[in-house]
Amino acid sequence: MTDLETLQRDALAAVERAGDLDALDEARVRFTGKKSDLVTIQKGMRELSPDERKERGKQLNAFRDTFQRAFDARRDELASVALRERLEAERLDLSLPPRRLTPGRPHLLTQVEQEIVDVFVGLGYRVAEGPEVESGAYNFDLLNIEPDHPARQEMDTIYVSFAADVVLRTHTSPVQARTMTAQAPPVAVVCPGRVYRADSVDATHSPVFTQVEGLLVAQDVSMADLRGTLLAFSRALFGAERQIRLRPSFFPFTEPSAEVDVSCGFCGAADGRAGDPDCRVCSGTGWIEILGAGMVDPNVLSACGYDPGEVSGFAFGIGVERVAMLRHGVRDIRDFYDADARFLSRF
Ligand code: 2U9
Repeated sequence: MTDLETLQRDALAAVERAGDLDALDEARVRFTGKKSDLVTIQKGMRELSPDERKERGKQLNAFRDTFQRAFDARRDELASVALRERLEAERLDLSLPPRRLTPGRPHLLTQVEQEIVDVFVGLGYRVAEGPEVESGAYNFDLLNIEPDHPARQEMDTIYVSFAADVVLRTHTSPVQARTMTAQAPPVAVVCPGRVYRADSVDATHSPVFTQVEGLLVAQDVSMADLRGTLLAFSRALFGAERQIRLRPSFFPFTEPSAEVDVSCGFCGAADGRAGDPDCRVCSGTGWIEILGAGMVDPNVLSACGYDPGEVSGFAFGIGVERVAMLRHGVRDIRDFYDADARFLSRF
């Protein structure tokens, strides 16, 4: 009896002392394994009387129960300590600040082009696009630009093949011509895109630039419709107080043709009266040229398969770089193409 009590005390003490799961298992083997004192005591039971054996059996079962409970409790304790230590060892430091992201954005020219297109989409126009490598037929012939017109000379036009009459389009007008040859009137389209001219580079000229052209053809379209449309466009882009004026001009594809000025809002001459003589934008004239336009020449309507006796139309051409320079105070067209992040990230 006494030896069993001692054994139990030693066994429970060993369980408590076990510092890790390996040590705990050693204690289990030592106190309950095949070579343990417990087994020796069990074997000794043969020599006892039936009553004593029964009594000893109860004591041994009680010992096993007690040991097992202590063992389980200690195992759970050690397991949770081990888990805590592992979590501590594998802790991740999530406080390191991330690298600063510099999200991209559309190029300023793309933004302004979109803004211009959106105005006309709002007025019911559809967007049409076409190839930048064009035939002379679409780029010139259908647009009433005659074979000996100076614009067709290699000095002004970049030819992909002079022999085959293939050019880099000099305007987006061929897209409108393609639209007319493909569908019956009425049409209302805006044609944004890059165009190419054999120009040398300076602060206001680039051999590659961006246009948004527009075309409306239907019954009874008049110069008054053109004026109203361009006034709505100018106010949407430059401000609700702006006025426009049309000056006579000439283009092969429109008759009559006009150059269109918007009143200068930069020196306060928004009503078109003479402004500040030192104004960088209008030089005191009170007006800024922003686009060209006109009534579609009957020859162009016929060439594209429309009957000039049935329908009439207007067309206009907007230089996107020029509008972007005016709107954002950009003084050199080359800034758009230099891909200098210090410039581009301002917009
Ligand atoms: C068709 C019929 C007529 C398009 C037009 C202009 C006037 C014009 C310039 C503006 C600045 C070119 O980018 S720029 O240098 N464009 O002045 N463009 S009328 O007329 C057309 C087009 C297509 C079938």
